[in-house]
Amino acid sequence: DKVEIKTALVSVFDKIGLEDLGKFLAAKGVHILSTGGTAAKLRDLGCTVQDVADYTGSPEILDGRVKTLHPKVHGGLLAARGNAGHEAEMEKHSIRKIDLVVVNLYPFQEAVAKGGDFATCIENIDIGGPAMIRASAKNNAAVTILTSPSQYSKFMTELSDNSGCTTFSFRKNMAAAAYTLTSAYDSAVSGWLSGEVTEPPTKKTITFELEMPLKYGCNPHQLPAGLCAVAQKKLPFEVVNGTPGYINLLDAINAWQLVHELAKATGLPAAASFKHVSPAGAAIGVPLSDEEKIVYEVKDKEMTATAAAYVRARNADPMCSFGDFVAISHEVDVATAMILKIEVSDGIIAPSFVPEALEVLKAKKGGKFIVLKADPNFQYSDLEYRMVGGVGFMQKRNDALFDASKLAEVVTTQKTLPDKAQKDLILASIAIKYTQSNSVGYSKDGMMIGVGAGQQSRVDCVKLAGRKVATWWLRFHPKVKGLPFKEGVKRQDRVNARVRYIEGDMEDAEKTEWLKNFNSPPEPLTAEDKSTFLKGLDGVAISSDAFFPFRDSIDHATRLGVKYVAQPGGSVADAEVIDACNTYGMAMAFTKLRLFHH
Ligand code: 93A
Repeated sequence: DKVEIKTALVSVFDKIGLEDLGKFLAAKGVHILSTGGTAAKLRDLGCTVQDVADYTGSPEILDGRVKTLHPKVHGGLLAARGNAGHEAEMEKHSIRKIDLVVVNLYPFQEAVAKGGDFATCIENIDIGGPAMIRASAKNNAAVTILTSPSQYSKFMTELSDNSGCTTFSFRKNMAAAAYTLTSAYDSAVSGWLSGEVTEPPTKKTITFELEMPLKYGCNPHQLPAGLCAVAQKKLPFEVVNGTPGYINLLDAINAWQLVHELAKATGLPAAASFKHVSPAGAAIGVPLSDEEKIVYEVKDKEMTATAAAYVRARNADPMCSFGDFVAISHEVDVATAMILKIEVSDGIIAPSFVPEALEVLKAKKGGKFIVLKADPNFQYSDLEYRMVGGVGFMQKRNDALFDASKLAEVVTTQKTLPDKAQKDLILASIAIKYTQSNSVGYSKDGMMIGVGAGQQSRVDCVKLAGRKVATWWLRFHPKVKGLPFKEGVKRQDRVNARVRYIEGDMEDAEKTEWLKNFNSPPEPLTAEDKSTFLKGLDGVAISSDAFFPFRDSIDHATRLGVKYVAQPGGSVADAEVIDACNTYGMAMAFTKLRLFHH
């Protein structure tokens, strides 16, 4: 699967790093094809270069709008090597095989950020560059595509290690990064154009129409209160039972978007358990082991994928999930309703309910359990508005989809992200996308096991969520599983008593009360018991809604068995954070996607 680099096409707007790369390619005897400015720069550096225009026999025309858009270029990129028909056609049309493409694009985003006028921004939309990137990335069986100067040193090492060739896995990684780049580039253009052409932000009048009066707002003295339909004059759900309050609805609407996206990204039913507009837990429908069924106290319950998703979501942090608002991505079946029946919960949002399940839910809380039917085909408007302190805010909806493509750029020595780890990182990232910032989430085996929300420092999120992870894991300790609860102690009291046992910092008065839960005084769970047991925790994933500004978060996360990390990257401390991950054998992906949520 190795391909020797004999011909390269270099066409870069950002000329950084060209000196080293050009000299390296020249020293290897690579035939370099290049466009106007890039060719001139390479010649200044003493490299021998053939102009693309000379190779194609067609000059650059239309002020450079057409320079590489030519069959002799795209034929050389797309021809399947070893395909007799393709080889014959290449011969007939004098097409060279191009083995390496080095392209970076016109800086469209910068042109917009600098406030360029319409014509300037349009001229900064690169057409030939993305065409070459996409063609090369498609033909990754034969072609290596580099789209950023940050990849040059990796590429040079690859060639030196493989006698002038690239390996398939290298080309595939570069191709994935290439498509991530072109899709981000296209969505930047589309986002700008739709704002520019259809929604001039300065002139828009937005009408909020009261659709549903509410009992009160965040607090009982905040009256009147209500829910307004915007733009479409339609709400994304229907009330089937109960009277939802203001915070219930904030929870429901956030939780629904979370599970809807999570199910789409993973192909499995998803569930979330919300409290105060952040998830206490979220999960996908991975089957439960017998031990998990015991620890989560659902051993005697019928289990379906949807029910398992909720059990997992509820059991990240069942203390916090007391009185939660639940979201389920799929139809709610009887098994899921029977699980919910035994939990203290405020309400649920889901796309549909089987009739018997709905009857079970409607009977909860003396008939007051809130049941909302979500509209899975709701068309969200592109822009969101809110008011704070008399000022209206507007922003584009955070419609970025977090899927496996966001995990393509693994920057650590450890490069492997197994499928399971990718699912966990997707889950954690979508969960924190709907968590109040700053936020960090840990996940394992398809469930969140610790969510750290609303902290002002990143490392505090890591520690807070880490404490929850440790508590979750210690619930599997034999001493915790064997706590001799008295008959009649309520489910939630058992949850809370276990947490206090694990925390182990009770003063006398509290301990006297706590002991009333048991038939006999439990043996203490010592600091040594805990640290020994925690060493068994491994393969944990963590996702952060913004970059790690110091290595301290990684140093802490390693104590909780973290092996996989996703974060946007882009901090001045990236190198030290990568170093820390390498020390602990973690694989970390730079997602280039910040996920603040307020
Ligand atoms: O104007 S284009 O959309 N048309 C093209 O055919 C084309 N080919 C390469 N832009 C094109 N490029 C871009 O030119 C590359 O993506 C790169 O950003 C830039 C390099 O131009 P130069 O070598 O003249 O500095």
